[in-house]
Amino acid sequence: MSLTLVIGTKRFSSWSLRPWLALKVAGIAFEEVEIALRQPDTKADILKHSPSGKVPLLDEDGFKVWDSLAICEYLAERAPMLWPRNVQARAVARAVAAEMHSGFMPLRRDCPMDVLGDTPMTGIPDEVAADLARIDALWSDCRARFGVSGPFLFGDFSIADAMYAPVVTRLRTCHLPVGKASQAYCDAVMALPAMREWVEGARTPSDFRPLPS
Ligand SMILES: N[C@@H](CCC(=O)N[C@@H](CS)C(=O)NCC(=O)O)C(=O)O
Repeated sequence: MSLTLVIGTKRFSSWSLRPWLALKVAGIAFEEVEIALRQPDTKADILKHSPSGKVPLLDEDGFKVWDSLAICEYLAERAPMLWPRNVQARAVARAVAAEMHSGFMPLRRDCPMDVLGDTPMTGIPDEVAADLARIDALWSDCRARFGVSGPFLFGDFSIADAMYAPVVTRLRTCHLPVGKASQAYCDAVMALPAMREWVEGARTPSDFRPLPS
């Protein structure tokens, strides 16, 4: 059985980062196919792999799972450590992962992921400030209630951290402020060897094409 994860340009593809990180941290072997985003033929290239026309997509010997969170759930079937062991922690982890998956539109719109970027946001819009306040409260609450065994939201790394990893990069590159506990959490995420590997990979994309002007 072999796994292939089809992803978008590492520099920009926040949804791709999530299952890629889960695979790496769980130590599951996989191949990756990187498709250049923001090109005239991006959609056609993605559709060769993914019926939804979106990345990421996981292909296991022809069996396809699309959507970042569904892929993470599929991975957790073989690597249960990707969710917290405690039933209540696991329920909250699923809730915070789902909240990310379906929310925080103002932050995502105004501070898109660019892991190589450095673009301080000046004059934070109210909607973005509200997202930041919610994220800060949510992270602090998870860390305080469940984060005893390690530096991540539920102590040990979980899918919840994979889902928020692109937010961590956004806060850094857009210079957005969070409280002390959340900052320590961001530092722990960025220190993950797999996160460093992703950022390094963003410098040398396997499918490099300049962005259309
Ligand atoms: N809900 C999907 C969102 C996937 C998504 O929007 N992916 C973007 C890249 S980060 C994409 O495929 N964009 C290509 C396009 O829209 O043409 C998921 O969680 O996987």
